[in-house]
Amino acid sequence: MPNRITKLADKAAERGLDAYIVARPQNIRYYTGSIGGSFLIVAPDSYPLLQVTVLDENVTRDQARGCRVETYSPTGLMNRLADELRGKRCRSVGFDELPLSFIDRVGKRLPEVAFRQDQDVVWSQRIVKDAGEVKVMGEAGRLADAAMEALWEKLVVGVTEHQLAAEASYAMIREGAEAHAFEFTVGSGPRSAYPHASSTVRKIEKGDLIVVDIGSTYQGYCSDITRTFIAGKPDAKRRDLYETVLRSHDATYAVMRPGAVCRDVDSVSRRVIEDAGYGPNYIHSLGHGVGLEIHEPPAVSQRSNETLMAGNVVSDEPGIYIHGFGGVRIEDTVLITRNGARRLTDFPRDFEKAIF
Ligand SMILES: [Mn+2]
Repeated sequence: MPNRITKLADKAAERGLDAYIVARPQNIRYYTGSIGGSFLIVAPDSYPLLQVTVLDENVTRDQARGCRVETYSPTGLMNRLADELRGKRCRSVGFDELPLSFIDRVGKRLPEVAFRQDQDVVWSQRIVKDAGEVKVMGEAGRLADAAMEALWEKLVVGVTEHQLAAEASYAMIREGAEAHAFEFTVGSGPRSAYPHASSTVRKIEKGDLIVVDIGSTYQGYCSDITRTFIAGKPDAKRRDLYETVLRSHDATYAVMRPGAVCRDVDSVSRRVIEDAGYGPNYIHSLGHGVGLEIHEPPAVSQRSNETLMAGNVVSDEPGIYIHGFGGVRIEDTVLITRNGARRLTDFPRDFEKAIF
């Protein structure tokens, strides 16, 4: 972690910032290893300072590395921060995210300092996962796979969406996950056409498509997987939807590698679905970065000029949604490796496994 803070200072300097305030909780965790802590101040000529509430003092003292830990009271915070930044050659101070009112109040005490939001300082680091992060994310992926397996074993006509979500949830936590990475989706029948369907008391019926989108967190890191199941032997249309989305998912995975431009990767997935005649029904981008947050850079979309790098972790999740009929999405969390890609979630995707 101390190494990460050194890199933060270097990146900030590259971008013309003399000091930097980290306030987003996931960023504080990334730089210090602590789940507590409110403001990390990285300034020249001083050891990094982590300000923490009394409530989180103990956990932060136990976990934080590479910084001083100091408690604050809400009334004294602004003066303390200003003191820490004053007289240290600080003309420009960057931050990840702070309320405007906060900048106003600390700015009044430091009229000579310009404050500037610059999240790229942080994201340029977080976007590339190191070996330790990759290991932890592999475990987060395994936990999502185990949860999908547990849900799959309970698939039967008559069970409710909630009951299926509960099976996944129980298996995930029992196997070692801290939490869900997001609210699970178990969308069946016409509800499978809602990309974020959540779950309801609807009972699975014969012929249903069932979209299941789940993910775990492990040591703070997220995983994200979606599979679509089919209740009974499907008709030609449902089969076509499933096979089209699977072709799109696989074609995209095959081109994921360092140097691939995110927009082009998205286009590969889109072309397969357009060629099958469902272009207007693919209503979201291919994927998103995954890490300490479930949605983070890089975006894998038509609007993204970013280039994939080894150490990126992104989702590969094309989908087709037909309102009133149903939908299909197949998603894995994918690590970009030095010469290609590797799935961190890997529950079977084949058509036979999808039918119950
Ligand atoms: Mn996703």
